[in-house]
Amino acid sequence: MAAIEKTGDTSKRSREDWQELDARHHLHPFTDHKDLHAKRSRIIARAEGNYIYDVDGNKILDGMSGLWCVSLGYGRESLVQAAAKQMRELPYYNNFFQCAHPPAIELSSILTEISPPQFNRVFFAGSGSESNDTIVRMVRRYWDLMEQPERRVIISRKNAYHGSTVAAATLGGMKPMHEQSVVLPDVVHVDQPYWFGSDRSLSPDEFGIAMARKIEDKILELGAEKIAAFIGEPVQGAGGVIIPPSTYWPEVQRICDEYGILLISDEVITGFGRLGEWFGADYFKTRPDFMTFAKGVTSGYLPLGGVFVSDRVAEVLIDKGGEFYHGYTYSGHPASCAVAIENIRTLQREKLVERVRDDIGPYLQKRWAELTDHPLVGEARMAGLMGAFEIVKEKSPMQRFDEKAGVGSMCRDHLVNNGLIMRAVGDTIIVAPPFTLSESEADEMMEIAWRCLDMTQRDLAA
Ligand code: PXG
Repeated sequence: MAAIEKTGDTSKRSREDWQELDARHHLHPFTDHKDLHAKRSRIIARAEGNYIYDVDGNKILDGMSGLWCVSLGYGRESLVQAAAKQMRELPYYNNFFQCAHPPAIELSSILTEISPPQFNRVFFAGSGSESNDTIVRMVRRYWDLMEQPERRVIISRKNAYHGSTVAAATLGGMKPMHEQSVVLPDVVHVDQPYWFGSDRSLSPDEFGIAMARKIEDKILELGAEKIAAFIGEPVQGAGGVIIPPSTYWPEVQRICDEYGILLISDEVITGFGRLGEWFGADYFKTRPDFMTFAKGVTSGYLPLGGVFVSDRVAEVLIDKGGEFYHGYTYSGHPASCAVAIENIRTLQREKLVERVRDDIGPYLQKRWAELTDHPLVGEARMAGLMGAFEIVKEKSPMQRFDEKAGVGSMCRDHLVNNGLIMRAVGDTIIVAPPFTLSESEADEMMEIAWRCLDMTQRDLAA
């Protein structure tokens, strides 16, 4: 390969040049580097509406909203203008040392208007992982100030995803991540409410209660006086869109109330309308003490994360005082906050959360359920605009493929090559399109999904 120009007009680079440069210099997140080096990356060059375009100009429907974040779709000029205006006026200043700036103040106020009533305060971070790290420290600070320092244990769930920093990876329930990390003490994991993945001997409602009681069992095993908090994603996202039975969250809430345990709702994916309500806590009617947010707060146009802190906790921090030694350079970055304000105003103006609840959500849910007619699909589930289907070998009695066969990846590759981004989590194919998805785009999605399932079936027969 010829020498690659590193400067100048990059739009003139060929796909091969981009791929070569990428392979030489760029280590990607969550990647088997040897495997990727043997292949080449797909280079995404631009995006518009609900489609992304690779450098060759191939148009691909973005069924994952980037990484669960681009709720408004691409090419929103008003978000670009909000960032540009803010960057001209005040591109950066911090909120340390008794300073603050208008975008962070304004956004914190707007956030508390759209969140459940117990939230009147917000702490900003740069990402979802940082936000969960913040919570780990704030939970400890709270119980210290409450003079119950022995409350140290946070209960989480197997297969949860709470981010990739050390604390967030510890909170998460992904074993391979634990094996590659330093794992913090005082975090324990209980079973997830994954009915399809169970032996299905219980009804979904019974199973929901049984899985919530796993939390109670753990509390009783360790002693309630040692338990600080429980953390959960309202719907587990990266773990495979695990939608809990409707009995699960009310029982979790009862347990947290009964033992005085803080409830943390990780809303990084479910926040800002993904389930057709502003937050998963609204959808499942829980009353969390903390909510983690990121992703959809800016539709991914700029990085921003944060924590909603309930009055129960914030009032203790404020009344008892003492410095809380924690913060990030980019806590409440002005440009990110300006984009978040415009993003939320757009969601409100265009009634997009209502659209997910009443219009495109129910439409796609109905069409999605049709996939269960395909011989390879054992279950198709969706809440709001967050869904999954399960690829199975046999439907009755249900039998899954051997994990090593990589059937999910096979199907996902067909999907991407046929113009639709969905993600494979083992043999579970997941989807989370932008809220602006049209009915015809939803139909296109379904047509491609069906066709690619057929292709996968043919591969398996060959
Ligand atoms: N909590 C939840 C519930 C998440 O989904 C994080 C925290 C961490 O956020 P940051 O901004 O630090 O990445 C996430 C992130 C996937 C995938 O493959 C999902 C996430 C991130 C990367 C990949 O589904 N979720």
